[in-house]
Amino acid sequence: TYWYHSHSGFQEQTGVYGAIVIDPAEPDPVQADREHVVVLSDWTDQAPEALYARLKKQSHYYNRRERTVGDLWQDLREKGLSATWQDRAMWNRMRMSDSDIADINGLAYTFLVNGHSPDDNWRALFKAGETVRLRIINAAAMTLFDLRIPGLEMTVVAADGQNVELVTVDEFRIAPAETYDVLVRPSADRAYTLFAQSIDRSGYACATLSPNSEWQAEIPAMDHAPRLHHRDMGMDHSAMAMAGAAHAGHTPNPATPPGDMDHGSMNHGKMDQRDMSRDRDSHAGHRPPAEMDHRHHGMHSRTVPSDAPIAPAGAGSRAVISHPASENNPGVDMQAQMPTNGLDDPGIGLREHAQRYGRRVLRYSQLFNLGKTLDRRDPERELAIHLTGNMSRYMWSMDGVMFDDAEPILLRFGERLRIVLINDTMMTHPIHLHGLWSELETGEPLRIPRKHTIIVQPGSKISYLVSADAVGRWAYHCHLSFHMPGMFREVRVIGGAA
Ligand SMILES: [Cu+2]
Repeated sequence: TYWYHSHSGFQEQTGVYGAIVIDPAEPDPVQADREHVVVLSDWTDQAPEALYARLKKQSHYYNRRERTVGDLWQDLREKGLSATWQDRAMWNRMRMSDSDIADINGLAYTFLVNGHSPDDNWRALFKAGETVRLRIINAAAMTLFDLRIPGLEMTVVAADGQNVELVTVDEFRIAPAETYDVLVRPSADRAYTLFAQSIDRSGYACATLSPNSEWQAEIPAMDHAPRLHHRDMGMDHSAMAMAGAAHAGHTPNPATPPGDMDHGSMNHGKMDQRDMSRDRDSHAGHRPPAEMDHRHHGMHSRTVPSDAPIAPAGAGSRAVISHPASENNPGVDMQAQMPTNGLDDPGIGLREHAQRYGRRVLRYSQLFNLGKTLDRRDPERELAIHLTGNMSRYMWSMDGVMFDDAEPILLRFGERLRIVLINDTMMTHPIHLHGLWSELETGEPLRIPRKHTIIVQPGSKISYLVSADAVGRWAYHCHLSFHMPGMFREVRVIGGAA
């Protein structure tokens, strides 16, 4: 299951896309009695250029869940004065909001299934007892969806068009550009609702699966809106839990000073001393020479130094995360000093669902390719790339450099390398590489799943392997339409036969 869409301007937002289903040449390992294509999207009657212009001027415009006085009293009751004060002070210092989950949401968008609004409630038929394959495509410009079908479990059989080992879940997150194929087995003669709520719970897309075109199932209420936490900023939990360290782990960029940043008040007891001292050095321009060598008008993607150990295929990167210099870069307003591993994280707003609702939520760490890994070589080198941005200016970039100012990332034809993405921002970015597979390192070297789009959770890191098996110039970018102008690189595979 694939899809196509325009890459010109914001045409994709206006509906220039469609599904592609490729039947395998060999017998399909997935057997189903019938199948339906389910295309999710976010529609607005406004011109996408107008939305973008609004975000550039007022990045919080579509966030109507800013903290209120009522929230303050609740925080005071639950956390006490000291913790509440620390927490509020931190968010204010960063000029950010912990409810900033989606840039644009249900205020501007109507969420669609196959072009139909929730009021239309698009219908798909089945007969009780059948196995139904749903080919789910997120063709939205800006919206991540959390999808479930109350009353039915879903067996994931393919991700991004590639067969994976069966994994049965009740709910999964799907980012723009991702596709998942799932099997459902409705045994009862009743209707079901396919329910896809937006990541910030500002709206939903829905459809009906039913044996009878007249029937309709109940539409569930949306889940609680998530709030960002320290871990979403790549902070160290243990350090954060200590009073007085509320702003120590997250490092605002000194180029965009929050005004009252007070290093003297940091509690260094639990912090990584080496990281902290290096960070301070870099503020003063005393970055160690080894890192100076990698600087090139500000920042660029850096290959891990040759003395750093390169872990074998499947294992993920073991390299220490270091941050490129960011002095005087208004495009970067924060860095994840201690990024968590994003592989096993279902994502913000889904982490509590197992405990609270008993739902099995898909995690990337559960994805294993159905067939054997084709290229079993270990990576020869690692490329660390930071996803960066300035939330309040609505500027997005990689390694602090926007596309217009960036050099291409050069790959040698035939090489096998590891890319480590570090998300320094508090947004969830689905990163899409054209032309080459992104082979997600989920831990089993012989069963590495091949994806074309990888979600990078806020404040986290994730790694995948790439075989440079196609010469050419390839786009490499965040698949959120309005992040794309900056968070974009050309990947150029050179040498070999074209
Ligand atoms: Cu993005």
